[in-house]
Amino acid sequence: MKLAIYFCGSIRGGGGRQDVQIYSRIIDYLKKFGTVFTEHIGCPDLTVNGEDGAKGEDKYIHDRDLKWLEEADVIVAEVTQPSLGVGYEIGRAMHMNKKVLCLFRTSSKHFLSAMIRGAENGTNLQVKDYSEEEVEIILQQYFEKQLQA
Ligand code: 6IA
Repeated sequence: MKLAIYFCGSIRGGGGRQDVQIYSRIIDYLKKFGTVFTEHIGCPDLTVNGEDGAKGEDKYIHDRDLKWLEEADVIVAEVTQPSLGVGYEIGRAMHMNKKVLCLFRTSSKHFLSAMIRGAENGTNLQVKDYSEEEVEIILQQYFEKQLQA
């Protein structure tokens, strides 16, 4: 079965696009399990200014992203760089009873918000601390379980 996957990562968030390479690595691996709606988040050309540098597209982006979130089977959020948008997407996804996997790199200088770590319930929302080298194995194990469920 092919899953519909929504990937979240910082765009205008605090750390900005600093982690774009790891987003891209995660998105590449996620394609093994299905369609990734938000592939552009791993694209280095997407800057904090816009998808293609255009301005004034915020409402369009918000409404389109929420529609994709509704359609998604699974949400994978890289939460190391604090981002209001990513936190908002996780909250909305939880409200929709979606499955959410949050990935946090413990080697970073950040501490994950209690509102994300504290929302972990072992079922719908899972938080995994990881290091870059093990990201594929973590995703593999998570999706094996999802595909069996
Ligand atoms: O607060 P942030 O910008 O870091 O929020 C990032 C999250 O919100 C991502 O997971 C995306 O799904 C969503 N998001 C925020 N901005 C965009 C965007 N372009 N394109 C697609 N998804 C987005 C921003 C450029 C625009 C302001 C012209």
